[in-house]
Order: sequence, then C-alpha cells, then structure tokens
Amino acid sequence: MTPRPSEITPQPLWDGRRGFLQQALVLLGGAGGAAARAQAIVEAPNTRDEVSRYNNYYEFSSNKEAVWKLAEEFQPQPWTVTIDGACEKPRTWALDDLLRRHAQEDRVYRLRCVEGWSAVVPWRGFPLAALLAASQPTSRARFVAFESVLRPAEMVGQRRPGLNWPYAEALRIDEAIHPLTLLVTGAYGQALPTANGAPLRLAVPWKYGFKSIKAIARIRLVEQPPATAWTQAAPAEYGFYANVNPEVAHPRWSQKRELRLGETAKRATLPFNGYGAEVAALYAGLDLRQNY
Ligand SMILES: Nc1nc2c(c(=O)[nH]1)N[C@H]1C(S)=C(S)[C@@H](COP(=O)(O)O)O[C@H]1N2
Ligand SMILES: [Mo]
Repeated sequence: MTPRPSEITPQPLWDGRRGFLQQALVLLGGAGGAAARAQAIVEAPNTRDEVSRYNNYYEFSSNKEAVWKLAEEFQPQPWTVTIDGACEKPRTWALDDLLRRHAQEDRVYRLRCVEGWSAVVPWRGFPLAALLAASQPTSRARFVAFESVLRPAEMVGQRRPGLNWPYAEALRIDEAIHPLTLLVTGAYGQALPTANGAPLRLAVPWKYGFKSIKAIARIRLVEQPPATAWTQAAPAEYGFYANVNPEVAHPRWSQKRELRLGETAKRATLPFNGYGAEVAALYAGLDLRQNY
C-alpha cells in the first residue's frame, strides 16, 4: 500500500521528534507507488531531440537553442559528488559507485519552466532520498543545498557576468526526500545529454524547472534556508518554493498556460504541475500565494 502524502510527511520532521532515517525509509517504501501514479498521469513524451536542443543552462548560454552545441565541449566523465554538512557520513562519491549501488528507474515526468514552456521527459535515475539516507543526516539538517560544477574552461557562460557561479539551488529536507524527487543519471533509456545536465541533475517535477539543478557537484545538509542562484539574482521574481502554480502570476507574465515543446496551442498549467495528489500535503498551512 502506498501511504498518503499526509501520512509520509508529518510535521514532526521539523522539531526533530522523529528520526530522519525512519522518515526516509517510510518514504522509500512508498516510492514505487508514487512513481507509478506519476507515470499514469503524463502525456506522450517529447522527442529526445526536442528535449536536448532547447535548454535553459546559463553556464553555456541564455539562448535556449544555442546551449546544446556549446555543451558539446563539456566532459561529464569522470565525475564525483560530495555530500557534507549536517550528516554523520560526509563523503565524496564517484558517480560510478552511485550507479552500482542504486538501482536505476525510468520515470516519465512533466517539466514546467517558469518562463511558460514545458516538456514531458522520460528520465532515468534514483531517488535523492536514497543518497541522503546513506549520509545519515543529523537532526540539524533542515534544508539541502545543491551546487553545480564550476568549470569556466568548459562552460563559456561562466566566463561572463550573469548568475553567481556555481549555480545553486535548495530544497526543504522533506521535499528533498520526497519519493518523486529524482537524481537523474539518464534520459530516453540512454546517457543523459550534456545539455540536460549530464552526468547528474535533479528532477523535482512539481516545481518550476529552475529548481532542477544540472551538473551537481556538491550537496550540503544545512540548518538555515540557503541562498539560491535565482533568489539572489531576482528575489522579486523567483521564490524559494517555486511550486508550479497557475494562480500566482510571475511579475512579468501569467502562469495560467504553457507551451509544450513541439506544440502550437497552449495548454492549461496544472497546480503543482499535476503532482498535487503526491505533494500538496507538504505545504499544508503555507499560504501558497505568498510563498511562491
Ligand atoms: N546548473 C544549471 N541548472 C539548471 C539551469 C541552469 O541554467 N544551470 N536552468 C534551469 C532551468 S531555468 C530549467 S527550465 C531547467 C531546464 O532543463 P532542461 O534544459 O533539461 O529542459 O534546468 C534548470 N537547471
Ligand atoms: Mo526555467
């Protein structure tokens, strides 16, 4: 039986009355069911070309159609990711070790960019919760901060002013260990295209795309809400939560509709990008009009 989100994300996470590992294990037990339900509601995937040749990846370019070509210079192998901060077992993992240790699953998710375009992508990966559980977070771990790689020699966009490099994102820990939160290692049953964040990126399908950070090099468990690339660059436009919400307009455009890659007519944008049944309970008691 898949637990309801209300059962798997109890408030006591925040006051430390219940251990992280117990949480994570309950969540992992529900992962298959949540993923299956998520699979059942998605539309036909976009093609691999559509998804790997129209990208937001500011380390290369702010021109979405220019990224894939510039990204061909980037070397995703070998790769390590460091997990540290408020945990008992900080460690630098070789990506190959993670691939050996964690079974890879294929999951079809919607991706909704805050700019108003969207895609449906068959990702491959494993739950972030599994990696976090191995690090044994302490009770001080309330947020998870992610950093992309810093390689200006290979990433032309990092040689220019723009965002604060390295790109940074963050999740609340209950969001990070939610079974839908996927560490992505592939797509379309193949290696992850470099333009999509090879060799390791996040997919957090109920949030605007900028939360799904690419080329992850460091993961830190922290006590305070971390600054992120977009909350630093434009705090009035990009919030920490960034849950997909058609009712809250971006200051410069409506979020009611979206254009799916490859289509010509806009679709309605769904609350939580269509994943409300799985995640809405995470935000019980939060004013979603204020916390966007
Ligand atoms: N490191 C990094 N990650 C990033 C970005 C970026 O510029 N740099 N852009 C984000 C934005 S705005 C979106 S919409 C998605 C796009 O993912 P895709 O190109 O795989 O569709 O990646 C996100 N992850
Ligand atoms: Mo985006």
